[in-house]
Order: sequence, then C-alpha cells, then structure tokens
Amino acid sequence: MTISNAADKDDVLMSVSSSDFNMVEMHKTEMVDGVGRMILQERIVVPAGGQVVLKPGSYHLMLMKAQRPLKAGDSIMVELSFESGKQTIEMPVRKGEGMMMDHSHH
Ligand SMILES: [Cu+2]
Repeated sequence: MTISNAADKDDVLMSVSSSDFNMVEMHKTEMVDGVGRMILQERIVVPAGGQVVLKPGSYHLMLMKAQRPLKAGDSIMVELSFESGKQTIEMPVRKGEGMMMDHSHH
C-alpha cells in the first residue's frame, strides 16, 4: 500500500482502526543486530509531495484479533486518521501475504 501526499505540507498518519479487528497497530520493521524487529509507530509522517510505502520489511499495518473469521477473497475496511482528515479504504484479504513474524516480543 502506498500513501501519497500531493500537498505542499507534510501529513501525518496518526492512527489506524478497523471495525473488523480489535487491535490495529502501525509498525516498522527494522534490523536490530541482524534480526528483524517490529517497532510500534505512534505516527507515520508522509512528506509533502512524497509518499510512504507500506510493505513487509518496512512500515506496515498490523491487524490483530479479527472479529470474524476471514478468508481469502473477503474484504476489510480500514480507517486511516491523518492530520488532514480521515480516509476509509477497502482492502482485500489475501492468502499467504505478508511476513510471518513472531510477535511475542511485543
Ligand atoms: Cu508488525
């Protein structure tokens, strides 16, 4: 997922929520001593005229505790709260997408 900011002023993604999940977090994977660690992000800055790419191994959204069983082909709604306003997007559920990582250090 790519978040673009066409404005001439930085925008900030401040929080993310979904009616389909009880817990949604913004993370960034960083290499710490050669090990990929997920760091909780309080906010993600989208620079003026720039973009932020959300993908495995970098910034990503962590959707946890689904409120209903989800399978490939379903879609979920995610609400992004930016400094400039809210935006709701629909995302498809895909199988085997993303990185399998151990969250036990959270
Ligand atoms: Cu994560």
